[in-house]
Amino acid sequence: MRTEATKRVALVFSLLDADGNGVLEADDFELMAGRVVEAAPDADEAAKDAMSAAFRQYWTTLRREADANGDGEITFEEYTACVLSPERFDATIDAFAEALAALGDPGGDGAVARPAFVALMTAIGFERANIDALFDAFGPSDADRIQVATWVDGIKDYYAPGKAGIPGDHLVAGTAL
Ligand SMILES: [Ca+2]
Ligand SMILES: [Ca+2]
Repeated sequence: MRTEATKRVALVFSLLDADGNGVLEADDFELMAGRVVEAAPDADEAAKDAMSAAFRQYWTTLRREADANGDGEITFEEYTACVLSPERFDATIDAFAEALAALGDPGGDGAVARPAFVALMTAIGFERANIDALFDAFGPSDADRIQVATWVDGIKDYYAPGKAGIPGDHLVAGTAL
């Protein structure tokens, strides 16, 4: 496992812990899903529902795969062991990545404009400068748009235990992890 991957998921853990109590539970995912959906006012209801469903799937997968003592809370160690095991988490992160990127493409033309990207990533809790660095690393077009597929692949790479030097590493820059 790469240090980079551990840093990436440590950041996501801290952001997902929406109530800041140091563990993940169902409420964190409800809070986060609400915030993210609100950040995409132009998306249609089906896309918003898919995002909420993807957050629920994220949680139920953790609950099923990672909550060894069944207390309904996921510690950082439990979280890392699950999300950095592709055989346990791939299907969940695929669904999550597709839903998030689709929210950023309300027109359905396969491209995401920077403002939509920034709004969604800010809702999750990433730093603005890091969000822009990530968008730039995805190689935006002259119209300052990236491909949905590029973002989906970037999210999958973010959770890949063996990857380093990827665009997603921009998100952890300057954080104390
Ligand atoms: Ca929490
Ligand atoms: Ca537990």
